[in-house]
Formats: sequence, C-alpha cells, structure tokens
Amino acid sequence: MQTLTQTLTKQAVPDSLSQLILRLADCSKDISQAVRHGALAGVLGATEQENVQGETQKKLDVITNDMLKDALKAEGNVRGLASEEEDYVVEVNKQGEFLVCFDPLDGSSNIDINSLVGTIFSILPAQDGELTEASFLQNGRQQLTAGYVLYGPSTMMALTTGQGTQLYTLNPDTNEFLLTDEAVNISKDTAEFAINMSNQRFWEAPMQTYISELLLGNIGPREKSFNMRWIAAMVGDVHRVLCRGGIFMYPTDNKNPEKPYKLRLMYEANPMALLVEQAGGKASTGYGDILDIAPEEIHQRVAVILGSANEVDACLSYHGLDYSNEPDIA
Ligand code: AFP
Repeated sequence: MQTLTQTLTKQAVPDSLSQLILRLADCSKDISQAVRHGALAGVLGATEQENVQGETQKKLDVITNDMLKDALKAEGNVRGLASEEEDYVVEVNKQGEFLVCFDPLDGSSNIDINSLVGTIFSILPAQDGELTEASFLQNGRQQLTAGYVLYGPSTMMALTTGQGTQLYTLNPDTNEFLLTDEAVNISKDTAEFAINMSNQRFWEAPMQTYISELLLGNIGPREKSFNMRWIAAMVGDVHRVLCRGGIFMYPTDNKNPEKPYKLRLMYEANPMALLVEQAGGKASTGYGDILDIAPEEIHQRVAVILGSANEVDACLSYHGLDYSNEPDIA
C-alpha cells in the first residue's frame, strides 16, 4: 500500500510543503500516543486555564498545542502559526513560506469519556512583510493544504492538497500512514443528518423548518426517513460524512446573542470545507460558501452546513425561498 510520502511525491507536491505535511503527520502520531495513554499518563481532566474562547482548557488541549508548536518550530519553514489555544498569532521563522492554523484537539470535551477527538490543520501561504493577524486572514480557497487526524479505533488522516481528498490509516505496527482511499467521493444524497438537537428552539426559522420536515420522515414533505448521529466532535462527524455521506450542521442560534456561532472559521470550518468540496460535497453558512468568506479575525466563528451536495442544496432552499434577504451573518 502507498505511503503518505509516496502519495505526496506522486501528486508532485513541492518538497517544502511535503516536508511540512510530513512533520504534522509525525506530530499527530505522538498526539495519538498521548491520547491513547489517557488516564494512565495523567493527561485527562481540565486545567485552571481558559483559552481566548473563554473555554476551560483540558490538560490534553495544552499538551497537544505545545506538541504542535514545537513541531512547527522545528520544521523551520513556518512563518507563523494560529491555534484555537493561542490568544494571538505566533511568529515562528521570518523566512518561512507557510502559515499554519490548527485546532490541536477538536472535540476535547470528549476526551474524558474516551470518545472521538482529532487534530485539524490548515496551511496557507505566508504573506510579505511583518507577521500580523492580518497575514492569516485569507479566504479558504487560498489554503494550500487542509486535513485532520482522527484518533479513533484506528488513527486516520484526511488530507487534500487540491487534488481530491485522500484518507490514510496509521499502521500501528510500522507507525506509517498508508493510503486507504485515494479519492473520497461523498454521495450526493443521504438519509443521515448531524446536528445538536438540544439547540432547536434557538435556531433561525429556516433551519427549524428544514429539520422539522426531516423528522416527519416518509410521511412528511421529504417523503423519506432520516437517521441522526451527533459525535460532538466535528472531526468525527465530518469523517462519517466523508466515509458514507450525510449532512452536518452547526447553524447560527440565539442561545447566547454574544456568540451566534460555535465553530471557528480558520481552523475548523475552512479546512473541513476544503476537504468536503474536494470530495464532491458542499460547505455553506446557509447564505454563502464557507470558502468564500473574507475572514475578519483569527478566532472568528461561522455557521456550518456541509456534506452531501444535494442534501446541502435542500437545506439551503429553505434559507433561500423564505429568507432571501441577506442577513448580516457570516
Ligand atoms: P470542544 O473542542 O470544546 O469539545 O468543541 C467541539 C466543537 O467545537 C466541535 O468539534 C463540535 O462539533 C461542537 O463543538 C460540539 O458542540 P456541542 O457541544 O454544542 O454539541
């Protein structure tokens, strides 16, 4: 079976970018080890700290964030990094070619219950001049690479360099990522949706109507019954969508008017949107493609509706038909 290195060579990915991808892959192997040791390594539970999002940091959030920062500093070709766990962007090497945005441990609220977690990363081209937050504020279509590593029953990586989306599985015997799907192709239709239903009363009307009609199943206007899944780790829900189709949604809600969205654009929505689009799916905010958003700040949050193209279109039709006025939400 083809290795990650062989695949990157076959795709003629420039050496400097390949080296960075391989560095991230190697770091994810160490993170996988740390996650697998769990309570045995005393890495579960929370710290006393909060991140810029105001969320209590889990011990593994901090540990994995430090592991990735060390790996990117050792790489030498990284101009700067932005992390969910860092308040500000971090300068690494003035001569670096690349910017890296990452969520070191997505789904970390799952870590204490031994459920799915993962690392999400996005690689952008460095910009000329001094490194500031503005250097990172490039739309999602500027991404050179996007990927995640899912720490599940097997450790798997999803990766795109703009030539489709590939899946790799870590061989625990050789500690090497092997190509296990060379061209992910998300089914256009689906009968499976993922959303946190407990927020239903806080959604906008289009999403409430769309979901209520899904729930009516074959006796409702969709004339089709749907199943529901919710892993509470975007990396796990998106992996299921890549593997067997589906629609994943974290729409805007008015539960906390100060925080109308949950998922972060630069290191969750954008990399996942590129992986999904490269696999033949769609990724929208409900009012426009995620990858077309002009970022305004590094920890910006957005609404996310992604997955099987025809089902995303069905969901968007509820937003277009009754609510054509373009609200001022991302
Ligand atoms: P944590 O990393 O804080 O666990 O949040 C995970 C996440 O950002 C995303 O991965 C999930 O899809 C979403 O939050 C789950 O949110 P709910 O806990 O509101 O369902």
